[in-house]
Amino acid sequence: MKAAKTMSNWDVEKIRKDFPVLSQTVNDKPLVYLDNGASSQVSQLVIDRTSKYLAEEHSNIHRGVHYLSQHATTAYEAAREKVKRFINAREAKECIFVRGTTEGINLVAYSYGRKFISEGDEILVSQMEHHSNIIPWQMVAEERRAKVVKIPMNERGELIIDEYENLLSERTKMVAVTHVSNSLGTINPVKEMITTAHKFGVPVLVDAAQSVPHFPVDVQDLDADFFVFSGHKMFGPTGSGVMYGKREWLDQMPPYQTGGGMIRTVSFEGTTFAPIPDKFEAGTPAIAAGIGLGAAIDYINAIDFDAAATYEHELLEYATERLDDIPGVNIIGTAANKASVLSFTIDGIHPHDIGTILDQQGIAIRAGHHCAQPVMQFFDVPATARASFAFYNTKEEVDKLADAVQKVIEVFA
Ligand code: 7TS
Repeated sequence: MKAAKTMSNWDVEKIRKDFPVLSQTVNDKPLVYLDNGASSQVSQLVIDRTSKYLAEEHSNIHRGVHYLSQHATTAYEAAREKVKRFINAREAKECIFVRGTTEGINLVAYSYGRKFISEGDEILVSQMEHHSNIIPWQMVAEERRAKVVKIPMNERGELIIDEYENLLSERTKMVAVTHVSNSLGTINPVKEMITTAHKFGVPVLVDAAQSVPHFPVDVQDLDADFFVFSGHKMFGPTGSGVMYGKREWLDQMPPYQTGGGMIRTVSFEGTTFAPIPDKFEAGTPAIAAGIGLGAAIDYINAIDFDAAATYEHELLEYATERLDDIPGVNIIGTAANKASVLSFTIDGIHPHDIGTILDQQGIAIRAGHHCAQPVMQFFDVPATARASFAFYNTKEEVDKLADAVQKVIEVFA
């Protein structure tokens, strides 16, 4: 499964064979799947590993002395080790399994917030966040009488770093920022932002939902305090995800959900909690999904992920050129540093109509506000059409997208 080193010999056709869903037709046309920002596809490796678990290993974990339970526990914990290596955490215990980014951010917001945020404090949240990195902070701010303060962006869809630095103060108790914007594709300079925040003793949560599928990450190098992502956007199953947190924070934070599996002792006089990761993993987890996420990491490790990132970037640049050349098309999000996402509008045509006509051509894109309404408000558009790429997409698919967009304009002319 070792893939090629550079784009010129990146063997995309070979890679595509690993993803069975890609070989089907939709509306009698070969499927062109450009909605990877919503969910990426899973490889045969992930399908096989998940099926094997369900067929041969299924059992509850962490509680049985019997063979299957021990077997399932070992497989689940092996997946946690894979996550640890994948993001370069110090310890696997710092990697909390969650259902996805949304749950991971809610966990941090409520758990950290209830312990560390109080009246008059501020939480800095960037203007380009997905709703799941805005609303939990608003809820916690309301509860704690704190304030959510916006880190603004410019017309290209880049955060204004000078303004960010001016917003940091002794009132700041958290910075929550996306690594890559799901609606604009902007790659934010999170490492530098973290360094600055740490000068004020402020922890940073990085929403990595749109970065981990596209380039290698290293939480220790970034020095991220919290780093959250979803399995289903990184070639794994839905229901899997990770909330990485530095032990120094996690040890101090109270549980978010409570119940089975997360306690040391329970009595009617009081309860004591298990150490991490169990403290944050109440109830039976999504075992098959977690094991599937481990297999998705195996897959990424087996390809040349740096080469994949380079290839994907060239694909994005090619797609940008092709769409930019079509009169009437406006690209939304023109940051200098971008990954995988191409949002656009067409003069006089609603993005939903673009999506529908493209679907008739077998082309899957997303049309809507992408759960980033503040971004839509900033650019003064109700919605955008969004093509989002993965390393299994091809130049030919980009051509099909561009031709279909041209056709949309002709239909509406
Ligand atoms: N953060 C970012 C940056 C995202 O792109 C998404 C999902 C989430 C958080 C939430 O992830 P979830 O797995 O918990 O749902 N983004 C998208 C998208 O762009 N289209 O569909 C879902």
